[in-house]
Amino acid sequence: MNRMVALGLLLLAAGCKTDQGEPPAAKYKIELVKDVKAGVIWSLNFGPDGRLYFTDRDRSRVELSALDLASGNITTYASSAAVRDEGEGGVLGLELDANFATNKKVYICYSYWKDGDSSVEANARNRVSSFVISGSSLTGELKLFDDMLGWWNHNGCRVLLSPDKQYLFITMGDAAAAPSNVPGEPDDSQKAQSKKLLAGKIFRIKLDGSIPTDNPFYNDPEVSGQAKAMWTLSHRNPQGLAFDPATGKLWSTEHGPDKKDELNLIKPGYNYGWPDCMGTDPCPAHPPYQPAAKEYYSDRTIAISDLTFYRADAFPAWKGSLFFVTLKTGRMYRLELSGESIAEEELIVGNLNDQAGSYGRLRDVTVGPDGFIYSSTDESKIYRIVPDAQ
Ligand SMILES: [Ca+2]
Repeated sequence: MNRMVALGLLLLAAGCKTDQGEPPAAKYKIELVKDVKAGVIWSLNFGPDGRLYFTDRDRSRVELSALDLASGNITTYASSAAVRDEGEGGVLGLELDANFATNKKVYICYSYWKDGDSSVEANARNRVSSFVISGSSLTGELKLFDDMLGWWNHNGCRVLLSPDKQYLFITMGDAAAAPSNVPGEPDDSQKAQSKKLLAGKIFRIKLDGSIPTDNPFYNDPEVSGQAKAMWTLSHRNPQGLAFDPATGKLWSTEHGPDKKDELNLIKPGYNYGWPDCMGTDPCPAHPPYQPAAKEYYSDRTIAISDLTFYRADAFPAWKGSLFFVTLKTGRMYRLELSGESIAEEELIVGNLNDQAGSYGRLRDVTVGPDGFIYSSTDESKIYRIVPDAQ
């Protein structure tokens, strides 16, 4: 047996992908969990009660829903908080408090109109609030981080607890064509480079909305007020955020314009380049600069969305892997990291020859208490990846 044949048999035995990016056969299958038959299912989080909590972007008030997997029943908890339900805006990021089992507290990032006035485009904003589930309602809104610039697109809005459960991380897009609300600051995508504008950033706040004094720009003389919450700057539209439980490092995904979606390792105080540098490009004008760990791809985008890390037992071979999903290409990627680089990559859903995907636009991804991988779509469906016994 020559060396190439031996290698081919080894790859087949291990169920590895081919170089066409096709997923391994007969290890897993994709199941439809629920057709919600509503709007874009933007964020998924399993609760300690085993229910799958989710936000539906396209609501006029902030609402939170919970799916009971056994019965298929959905319970929706509504608040009175008005939503800027336009384009990519709406009810977006969701995180559950560490003590959710007892306090029923959630954090939601959503779009709104400043002063409730939708007649002025420049009033488009995003905020993070906490709410409490009480009976059939969401009550007790506390506005934790307000007045982030918004637009019909590029609203970011992923929200994530730190591993020690003491901080909230918030992603915010560059708010596209939204005008500056600080005199002298830019109105275009250079907003992301401004240290004075709440757009194109990742922020870190405490759970009560106060700003940690050890944030990287807290003592920067150019930075005042809420901008002291900046953790990183110069992002285009980061909509994925997750900590690697193995390393404690924070990773983010970010939409590129017509090319170069990014997977980024997030380092406090770093500049991520937008709009002057993209992907893995060098960027001497903006030190300290962190290039993408990988760009997807040099000549096109996949519309990269949320990511998560796998540490459950249902798929032992995937333990420690990073999974992310994509919108316009409807894919799920699995990556094995090695330090700050990517050691291995395969497609779990979709393939590189298919630019549309068979399951719609995959928006969010999370891991269930059963160890299965759940993904929601813009077409209001929830799927899961389960082991295939055959
Ligand atoms: Ca970048």
